[in-house]
Amino acid sequence: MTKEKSVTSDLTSSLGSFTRAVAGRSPESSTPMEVWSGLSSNIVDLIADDWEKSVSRAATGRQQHYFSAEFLMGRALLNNLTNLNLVDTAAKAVKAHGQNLSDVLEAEHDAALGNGGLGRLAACFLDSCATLDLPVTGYGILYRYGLFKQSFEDGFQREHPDPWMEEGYPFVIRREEEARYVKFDDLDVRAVPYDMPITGYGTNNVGTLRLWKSEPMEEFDYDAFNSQRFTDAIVERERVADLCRVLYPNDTTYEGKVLRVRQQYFFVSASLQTMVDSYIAHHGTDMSKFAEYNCIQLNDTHPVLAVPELMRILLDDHGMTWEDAWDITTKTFAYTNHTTLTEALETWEYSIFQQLFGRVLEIIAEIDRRFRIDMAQRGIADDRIDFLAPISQGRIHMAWIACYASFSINGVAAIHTNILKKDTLNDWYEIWPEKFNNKTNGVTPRRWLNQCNPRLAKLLTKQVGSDAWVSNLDMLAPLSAKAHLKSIQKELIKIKRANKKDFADWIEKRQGITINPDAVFDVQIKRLHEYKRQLLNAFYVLDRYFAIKADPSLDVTPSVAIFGAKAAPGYFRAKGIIKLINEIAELVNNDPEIGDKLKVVFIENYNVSPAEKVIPAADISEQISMAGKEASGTGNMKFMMNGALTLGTLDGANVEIVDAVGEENAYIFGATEDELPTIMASYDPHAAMESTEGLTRVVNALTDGTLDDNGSGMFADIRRSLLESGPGGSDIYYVLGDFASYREARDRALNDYRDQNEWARKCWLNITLSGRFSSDRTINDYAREVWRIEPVKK
Ligand code: BZD
Repeated sequence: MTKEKSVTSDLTSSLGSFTRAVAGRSPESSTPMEVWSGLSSNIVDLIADDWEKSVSRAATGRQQHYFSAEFLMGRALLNNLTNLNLVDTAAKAVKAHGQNLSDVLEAEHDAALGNGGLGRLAACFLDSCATLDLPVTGYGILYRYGLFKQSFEDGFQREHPDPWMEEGYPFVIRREEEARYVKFDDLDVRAVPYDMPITGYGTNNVGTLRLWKSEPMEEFDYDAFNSQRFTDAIVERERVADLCRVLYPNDTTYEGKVLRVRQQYFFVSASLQTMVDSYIAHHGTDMSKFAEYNCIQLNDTHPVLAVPELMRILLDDHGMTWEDAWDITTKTFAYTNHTTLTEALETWEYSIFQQLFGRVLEIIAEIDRRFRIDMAQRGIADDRIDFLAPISQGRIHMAWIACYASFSINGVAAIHTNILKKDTLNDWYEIWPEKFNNKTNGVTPRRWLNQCNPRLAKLLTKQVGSDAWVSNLDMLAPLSAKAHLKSIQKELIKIKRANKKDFADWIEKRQGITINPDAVFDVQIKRLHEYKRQLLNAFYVLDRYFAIKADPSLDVTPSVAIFGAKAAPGYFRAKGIIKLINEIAELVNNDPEIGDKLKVVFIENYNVSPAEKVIPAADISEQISMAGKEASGTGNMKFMMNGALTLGTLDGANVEIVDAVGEENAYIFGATEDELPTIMASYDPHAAMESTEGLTRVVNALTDGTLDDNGSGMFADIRRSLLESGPGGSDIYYVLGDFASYREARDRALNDYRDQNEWARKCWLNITLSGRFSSDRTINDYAREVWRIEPVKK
């Protein structure tokens, strides 16, 4: 037998065994879900020894720990098969059992343990760390319900629970023996880790994501049972299980819920305990070198309770002095900020902390007391000190604790870091300029190019001469010189067309909408938020609709406006915008006069997996936030890698994308961040609307009977948000002001699309010049400049 045949026959036979064990029947009569379970278990079996070795290798030297309340992992099986170079073998093995690999892969639930960019960034980072052989472990929460599932009913968003693990999930392993106790003043819980292996590409290094689950201290409260307080015992169990039950679905706005702060303390306390125990096991009980061996990156402020908790462990469990403990703590933590929106900065009511963890609050109070003395000695004015103190106005300020205790503070794109320095965190920058650094986000080219776009990956591999670009994306840069070649353009056009056909088939099957693969696919996928301005996009579509209706002979480039977005369940206006887009879709898609000229698709339940389908099919990438509001964006990078052209403002990482590819290879519009303060000071949205041709017609459509919000009042609210003065109004995201410039840029893009070769040339430049936006680059920067870790040698 040749080597390949024997590998295939090995996997065929082991897959048969694993599937039988899961399904209790032959693989031939198992469901795709059961075969998925069998194959996934088989993969864990294959990597188990490498995983064990990687964990022990990492434990001896300096390690990095990534603390994040969210990891938006998506599906795992194809990712692992790709990393192990087993896709073809697995396809054959599955086929040998009368099943089909793509059905099996489609059976997998997304692990949606995150809201959006912040959580997905954490997932990309783990992928890069594993690929780069870096000793990094992720720590988070094993939510029983991931981000809610979204459905549309009469065009309104409805939310449903997402019990993603209920049918079993072989990629997390319960480590019973590593359980820890977490104590609250009113509740003690057991924290049980579930470890997920993170394979890397082209390496046998396997990283770990440790997700904590809360359980009752004892399986049963026998006293309660014996005294017939059965329900009391069950209620207590549920209270503990509640802790990890659900991922909070708010991104960008902050909600002071007791359960959320419990979640935060729960996972950081358990994680620190295992880190400290591992330190002691390898380096002894002298804690003074803790920060030489450990560094913790705080993914936004959600894990900031780790600061007082590490202090507590060092003071109370290890008898250290305050000064020594503080010295170690301030050498351990680094903080990443992901937003400039003030409503997103976490602050907690003092009384919540009093109720949950008195000792931690005592420590925060001591940090606060010393902070005030320290600042006074630096000559900072009293009102500034009070503003920046960990405790002020009866609240605990998580970002201030993070800034004070961390040795590194970073933003996630150049423009964002500059805004932090000059604005959001200016006081801190004035005191400690050396703490500030920028780490522009990146995305993993494994999932977001090699896996999701196999046609393009094949072309790139052919052009590079090997697949080395998959773990070194900068290798594509020299290929940019080939952009003018007709042969390259032709191949690229063919690939994009095939990807668009795949997407059209997928959406037709999924949602019953027919779209033409020859139309321009214009895509905006991201959480629904006013600052991201889906409304601007929706208004453009309405305006085009009215224009075609007014002149059916109008020569338009056929296009499909594709949306994907979830709104936070309590965010009324965002839900109104979803309803609006669905109503526009209803109007446009059912008008025979419009036909293929314009279509609107709203991808229901947008998540990582649908993103993997639509991104390779996109022609235009909508990145249209109000300048200064989007910290970075990461979807923008995924689109670039897959050859979509950016239609965007100079915001977040768009600025660096345009730097990399050239302004002539993107469509940039709108007011800039430095212009906006002056503009907004005298902005009159009414005047902007009236002076922009067609815009009044569009805005009126909200309330003149053209569109129906089923009596919900949502559309009138949207209109008010633009035109009424005062809080909740005044068009604070400058939708009407930027409309003319946006329409001009989008029209220009649609017109340019007609020259297919020229368009393909620009796409090729975007693809080949996207190297900087690989998360490998980001992680190498963190590793060198912040974490000070080296790859572990094998
Ligand atoms: O983080 C996002 C920013 O909005 C993006 O610009 C940026 O690219 C990514 C990654 O850096 N922020 C979030 O996604 N934030 C959240 O999801 C979130 C979740 C819970 C609470 C607060 C914010």
